[in-house]
Amino acid sequence: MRAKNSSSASANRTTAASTLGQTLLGALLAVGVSAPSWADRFNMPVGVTDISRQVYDLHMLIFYICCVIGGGVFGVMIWSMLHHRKSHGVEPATWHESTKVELAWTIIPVFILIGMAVPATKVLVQMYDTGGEDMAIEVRGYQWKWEYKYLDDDRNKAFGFMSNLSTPQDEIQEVTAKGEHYLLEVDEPLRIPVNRKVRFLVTSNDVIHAWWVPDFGIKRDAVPGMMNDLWAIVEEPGIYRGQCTELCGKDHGFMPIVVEAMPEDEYDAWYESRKILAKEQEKLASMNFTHEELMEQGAEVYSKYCASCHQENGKGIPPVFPALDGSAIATGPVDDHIGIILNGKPGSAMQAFSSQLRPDEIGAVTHYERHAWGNNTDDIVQPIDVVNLMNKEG
Ligand code: HEC
Ligand SMILES: [Cu+2]
Repeated sequence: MRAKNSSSASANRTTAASTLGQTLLGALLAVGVSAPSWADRFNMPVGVTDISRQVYDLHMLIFYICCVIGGGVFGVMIWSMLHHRKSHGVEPATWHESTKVELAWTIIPVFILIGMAVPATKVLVQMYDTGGEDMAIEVRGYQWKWEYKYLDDDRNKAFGFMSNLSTPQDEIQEVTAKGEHYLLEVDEPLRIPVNRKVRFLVTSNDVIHAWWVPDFGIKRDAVPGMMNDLWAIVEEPGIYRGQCTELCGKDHGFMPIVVEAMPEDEYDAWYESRKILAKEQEKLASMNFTHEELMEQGAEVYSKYCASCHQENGKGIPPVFPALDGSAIATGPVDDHIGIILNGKPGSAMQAFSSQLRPDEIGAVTHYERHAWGNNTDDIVQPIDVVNLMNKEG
């Protein structure tokens, strides 16, 4: 799950805590296995941001404190049991209550706890210091995908897109072998520049999700109606992968996060071209397409956005997810069909796609559903039909 590029950062780490730890672990446990690889396999990742390294160091520090306390307590216990055993002829002591000992076992732990709380609080305060950012991105969870909106200086959307799982169904159904990034790959990753402070504003459109990229060291819940935020300054270009970490329904394990950190100049060039692409995609709403074009794009949209519930074969999973093959709506009046896709069905898993898909995508997927499987209406649905209905509904 770790990105390739992030391992170099972890290899370079030579803080006192981790060096001591690796020596200890190596000496104690890793017979024939080098210490860093042993630690890497079972330990949390060091990550690629300053915060993630501080979190790692904190984790190791507390871990060693626990080791020392554990060793001390069990050492004294085992030593006492061995040296005071009956076969040595030890007579049990008869004293009761020692104010000195009681004071010691109260005061020493208090200092240990304070000693752990101070560095922990310092890291926590930094984690929440999301201000002074160079750029902001809104992250919105959906069942079951993420939307990323790049916000300009006035917090308006410059452009945005959906990031969908791209692992082929064949791998999921075990028809073909699983790829290297099985369930951790998307059609369009979130791109960010290195060395700039990025503030992520995290929210959700439906249920609670959580946005987590382990290498960044911070995780936030995506709660409908609330904005939580987190930040990252990534130092190493690379691809970092994460997952939704709040059980959010049937496809919770199918909404990965992929972030590509790019060198600054490359990022700036990409940003400009992506903004232009978004403008061009808007124009598609006023274009006309042939039946074949609509079917092709419709199939693509359907398999990305609809098949998880209604299934590739249009048979759904009744009674929860209705079949579209032969459905009265998918073969009835066009406006009703477009309407349910635009607005969803409140109270059901059928979400409103008006804010997720462009009119040309909704037009194509409507057309597709009316001509795929056993459905065969002889109409053609164009993006303009979607736009007209949206305008009519206001
Ligand atoms: C998260 C699951 C889910 C996804 C994803 C989903 N739907 Fe649905 N859909 C439903 C449910 C549930 C209903 C039934 C709603 C009701 O009537 O209570 C439904 C109903 C429908 C209906 C009406 C069918 C009928 O006969 O009642 C259409 C048409 C439809 N969906 C199209 C789509 C399209 C197009 C997409 C993709 C852009 C899509 N759905 C994605 C869950 C989903
Ligand atoms: Cu989720």
